[in-house]
Amino acid sequence: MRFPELTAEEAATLIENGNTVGFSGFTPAGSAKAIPRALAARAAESHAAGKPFRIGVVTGASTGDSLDGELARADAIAWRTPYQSDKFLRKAINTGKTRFFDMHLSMLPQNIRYGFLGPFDFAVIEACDVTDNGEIVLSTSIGASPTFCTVADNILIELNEHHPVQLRGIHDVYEPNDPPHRDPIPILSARDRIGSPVLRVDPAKIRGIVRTNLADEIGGFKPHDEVTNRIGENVARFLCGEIEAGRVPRGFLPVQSGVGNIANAVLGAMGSNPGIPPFEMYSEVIQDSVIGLLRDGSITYASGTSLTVSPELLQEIYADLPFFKERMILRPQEISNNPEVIRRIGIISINTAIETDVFGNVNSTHVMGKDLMNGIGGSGDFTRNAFISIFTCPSVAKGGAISTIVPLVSHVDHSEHSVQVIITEQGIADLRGKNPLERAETIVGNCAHPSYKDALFKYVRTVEGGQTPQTLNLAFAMHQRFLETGSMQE
Ligand code: 0RQ
Repeated sequence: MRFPELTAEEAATLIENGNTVGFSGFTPAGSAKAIPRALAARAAESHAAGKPFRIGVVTGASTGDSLDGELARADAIAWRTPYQSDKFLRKAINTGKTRFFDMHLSMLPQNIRYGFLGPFDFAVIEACDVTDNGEIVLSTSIGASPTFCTVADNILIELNEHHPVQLRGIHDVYEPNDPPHRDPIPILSARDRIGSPVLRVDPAKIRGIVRTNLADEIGGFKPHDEVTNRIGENVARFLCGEIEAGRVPRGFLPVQSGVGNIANAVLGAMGSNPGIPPFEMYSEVIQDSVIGLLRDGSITYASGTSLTVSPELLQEIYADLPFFKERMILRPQEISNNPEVIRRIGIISINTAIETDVFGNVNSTHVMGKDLMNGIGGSGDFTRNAFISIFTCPSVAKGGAISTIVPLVSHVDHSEHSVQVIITEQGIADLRGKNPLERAETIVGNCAHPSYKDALFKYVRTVEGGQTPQTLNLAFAMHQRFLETGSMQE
């Protein structure tokens, strides 16, 4: 191979304090692992010697512990975007140690190319193969790696033999031109291939290869419980009703499903409901439940930007790769989450809320209006542009101390203008064609937990007149009570 072979430690010494680094990874799938770990060790040594070492960290979305966890514990992250889900990094962000800005994931690559985030010094990319002329076969995600390699002055590659070179062909790498030269993105269905199976980079930028053999650091899901099963059944019931009413075609539409435990349970319930025909996914993350549904034919095709499945399941996929390569495609996040494509092909989006208010505004990112949980991720890309946008959540959190239906959300990510349906284990609130008061009656009546219904009805029914029944000095009374007493209950 014409590129220098480096140890992770040697590669890490090339990166300087203050650099901006784009790391591969969209969820822990395909995340760089060895070089960030070595960078964290380097930062710890520098700090012990009284020298600064902090860098700007940009990735596709969240990553694994070797990246966000190690670097956060070493206090090596000066700033971070566009998404994270690591408990150590979350703490660094919420205590003001790390500057974080939350971004729509589809917009990250173009914002980087437009120069909005400044120059990029390094791209650190995990691959399963690389050729002398700079053709990179990525591993279990694409994310924003094509753009990192386009803009960065230097590229370091983690060549990870944990992933088979036969992954070549699962990726579809495509980077749009920037305005005023952008063309329509020629995707008319979830299956369309528009780009290249490899990422082509300028070989002169590749500063070295680090050989690794490391699994993606993907944790399992909480087992489905009664609440998540009921949410899933309600979603399936709602969608069957849409087919019966003739609003969703009998052949169904492509589905996007969010991240996390609830989304995993919802997909499982949809797959096992006989009223829902086999469907395609045009989504962001391909999670565990998709794999069984691809095998049994309930899902006929899955398009995403990352293959985020538990380690045992990934081995099953690798043992049967030709079957899955026929039914799966990985795209850059700017394409998997592209508003133009989402609107054109008519996606049914299903995402999870932290809280929703009685008018249909949704908070996906903050606890009690203040502390960041993960970030908006792709939920805004899909919700704003979906054929039907659905949000799900349990009606209560923290053992009933928190109602997820509140008078006014303490932080807004998705406004009442984009959110069409809210579903909890209690029921379904279809908000289409309803004014704010009608929406409030429907959300409280159908979705709120019985222990909070009276308080919420009282809130919306005491105001007379006005378009939206809001009482500003009481809007956050439930949140305030939780902060003072540990429960929203009166
Ligand atoms: O806390 O972890 O301490 O138990 O939030 O909640 O119920 O396990 O749900 O794993 O699905 O995550 C919105 C965070 C939900 C996620 C969110 C607490 C709750 C629990 C997790 P514990 P659950 P999930 C991209 C889609 C934004 C990004 C996105 C998310 C923890 O779905 O990050 O949508 N979404 N990407 O107890 C205080 C409340 C709470 C609360 C829940 N109201 N107050 N804590 N929790 N509600 C598009 C794709 O295509 C993938």
